[in-house]
Amino acid sequence: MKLRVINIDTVEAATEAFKELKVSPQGIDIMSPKAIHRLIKIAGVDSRAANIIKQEMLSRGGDAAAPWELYKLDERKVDIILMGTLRQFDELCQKLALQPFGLPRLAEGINKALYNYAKSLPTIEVGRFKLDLSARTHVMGVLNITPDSFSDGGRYFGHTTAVDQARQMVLDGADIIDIGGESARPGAEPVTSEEEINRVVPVIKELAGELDVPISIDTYKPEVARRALDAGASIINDISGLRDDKMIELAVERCTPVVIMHMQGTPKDMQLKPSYVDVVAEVADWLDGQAEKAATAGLPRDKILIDPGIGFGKNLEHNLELMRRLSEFRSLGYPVVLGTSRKSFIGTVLDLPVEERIEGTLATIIYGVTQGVSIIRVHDVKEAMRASRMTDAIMGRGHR
Ligand code: PT1
Repeated sequence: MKLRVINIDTVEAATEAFKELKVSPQGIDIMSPKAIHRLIKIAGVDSRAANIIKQEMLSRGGDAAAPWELYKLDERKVDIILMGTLRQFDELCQKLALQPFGLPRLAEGINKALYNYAKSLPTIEVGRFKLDLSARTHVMGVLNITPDSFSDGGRYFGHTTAVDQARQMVLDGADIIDIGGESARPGAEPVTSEEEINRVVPVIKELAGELDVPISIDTYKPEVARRALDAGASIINDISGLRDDKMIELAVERCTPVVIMHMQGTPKDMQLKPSYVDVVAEVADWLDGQAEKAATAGLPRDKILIDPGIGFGKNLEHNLELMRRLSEFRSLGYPVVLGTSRKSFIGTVLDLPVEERIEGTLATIIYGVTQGVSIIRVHDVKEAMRASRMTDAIMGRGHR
């Protein structure tokens, strides 16, 4: 006898493995959802509803972890963690659809999260471009047009250097060029819209005509975003996550894809005292709310991307926990963008200055890709492209 623990984590992979064994088609349909086990955390459930869920899960061979006071059957809200196979969840949801205490809505939520978590990534339309996120991880190259990014700080030299740098990033494999005119680093001072526009618009105008990839505008100011879109940019990358309603209006009006990023505070004050009870839950809930707001205002859901905002109002432990649990963001159903490039949490872990953080950055990229991130925002495009392509290939994506 030969035996080993095997590694199957999708229904599709289970189906393949069962076919190999010559399981009957009916057997495959019955068993493949039993092969995948998931944990679902639900916060703020009516304790009567939680009691029913616990019993329903137990009767199917799953379970639900809940506070011991659950027996009290009052109207207190509790947090619970459900554990079961996809088959058990499916049967649970069918049963809950017929019950009181908000259970039908809860069933819908469970179904949606499980579907989103496992669904294949979409193709997104970005201006005249189409990005097939299921084919491979996409690389967004960073182009900062701030005086400190160019040694002489002079406008004309800065302009040609920026344009050349963008061209090189595309040659190196960038799928998107992200252009920003105000630093978002911790402690950075804001600049006026006028100054920001003067920095980015000429560069966007020159690049939009010649580049074969879309340009995103890294700004939280609606006036800057509008001028950038007029100049040829086709994605809004908003580090404030659409806090300004005018940004939502603009995106709706132009039907522009937006990256909604989470930040606690503003770049100037965000690192003073970052504080969370559960950083992943709080960041995910906030992103979900902002995405809902944009969708309600009329932005199609397939134009929404989310980003946990690594380094934006987060301490080292917060950043590492967000990295570790990145896959949880897939439950929301939007493609995930990740920006870790050369950031200080890498410098802290490795005790290295900003110019020595490439290997640490690559580790975050590879880990992020295995967790299901769709787009990585980086300075070092060539290295990041090679690392993500190789990770994609191992995961069975691209390369075919
Ligand atoms: C990001 C991002 C961004 N990061 C998106 N846009 C920056 N969508 C700018 C540090 O700790 O992650 N996602 N635009 C750059 N911001 C920072 C933040 C740079 C923190 C450095 C640090 O060193």
